[in-house]
Amino acid sequence: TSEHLPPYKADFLKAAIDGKILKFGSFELKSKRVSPYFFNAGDFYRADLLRALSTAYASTIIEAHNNGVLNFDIVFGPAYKGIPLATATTDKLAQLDPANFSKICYSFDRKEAKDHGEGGNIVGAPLKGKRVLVVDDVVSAGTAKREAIDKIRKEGGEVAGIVVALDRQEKLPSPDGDDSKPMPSAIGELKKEYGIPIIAILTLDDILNGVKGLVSEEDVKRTEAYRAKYKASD
Ligand code: OMP
Repeated sequence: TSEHLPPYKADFLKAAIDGKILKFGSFELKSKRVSPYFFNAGDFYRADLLRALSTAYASTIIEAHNNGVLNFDIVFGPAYKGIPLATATTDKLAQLDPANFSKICYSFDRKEAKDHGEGGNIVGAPLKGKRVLVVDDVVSAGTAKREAIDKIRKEGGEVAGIVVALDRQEKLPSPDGDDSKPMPSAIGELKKEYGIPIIAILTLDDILNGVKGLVSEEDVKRTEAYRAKYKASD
């Protein structure tokens, strides 16, 4: 059961499984690791799923904001998958916490710089001099997040933090390719390197605690074995 998860996390996990956003099978990751589960944030395209998604992001952000760990002016979604995340989350923030977020802004990047019309690399609120919160899908090895941080800094923005749907809690690849060695986590290294909060709605531990009864025992077992092999040491 998922009794220990806060309701918005349990609802999010259920929506992810019902909507087949969280799938079980065999998937090759960007890192070349072969995973028995995959989370595709691009599959939240149905209205009810999008609403569950934006509610989960906004609730997570509001909680961190209330705890004093997150202060920001702009919600930034890296193209392409981050664009609906940022816009839907911005709208939901204003709806759930109008006192703090009725004037919050969103922004996203172009994949290709535009050289005519209004020009520029950013669509939405200009980042210069602003505190920018990145919303993104998944952290595995952390490569995609570094690109977003670099882009925001180049535009003169200050990265206030990162919120993702899923922290896979994986260790960095060992330089000698031996995956049986303990290694630090990708998320932990990003936090240290950039000195920013990185918050996940769900972790792999949350998934394994919450999916029992919702997916086959075989899928749970294979995912537990994957966690045992690739979980970070910190
Ligand atoms: P890193 O850049 O290694 O952190 O990988 C994160 C990216 O991998 C995500 O932005 C996705 O493009 C992709 N991904 C998923 O979307 N879901 C997963 O469950 C796993 C991955 C992945 O390939 O590791």
